[in-house]
Amino acid sequence: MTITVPQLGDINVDGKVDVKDLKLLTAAMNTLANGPNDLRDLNGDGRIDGKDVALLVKRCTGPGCGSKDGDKDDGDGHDRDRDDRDKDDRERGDREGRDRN
Ligand SMILES: [Ca+2]
Ligand SMILES: [Ca+2]
Repeated sequence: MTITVPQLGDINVDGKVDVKDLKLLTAAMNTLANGPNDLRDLNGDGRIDGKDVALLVKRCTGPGCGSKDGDKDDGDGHDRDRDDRDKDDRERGDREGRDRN
């Protein structure tokens, strides 16, 4: 017989801690836990609050989870792309302007 114990932070009990669990937890922010076994009360203090969110975020995997590393990588990439495109557009605009004159 196997007893499956959900891992800490796996609130919808789908086997992984991801953004879906984070959403379930943040939806219940600043409320009281249903009881000592409330999956959303990660630190077991009887309240669902920012401390539990912080614990979940640390365990959270996958995109959209707010992990600092993931956000930083994505942000840098997008910013660089956008800067390059802006520069291209400006250069094209300058050339067109000169041609017209
Ligand atoms: Ca889950
Ligand atoms: Ca708590």
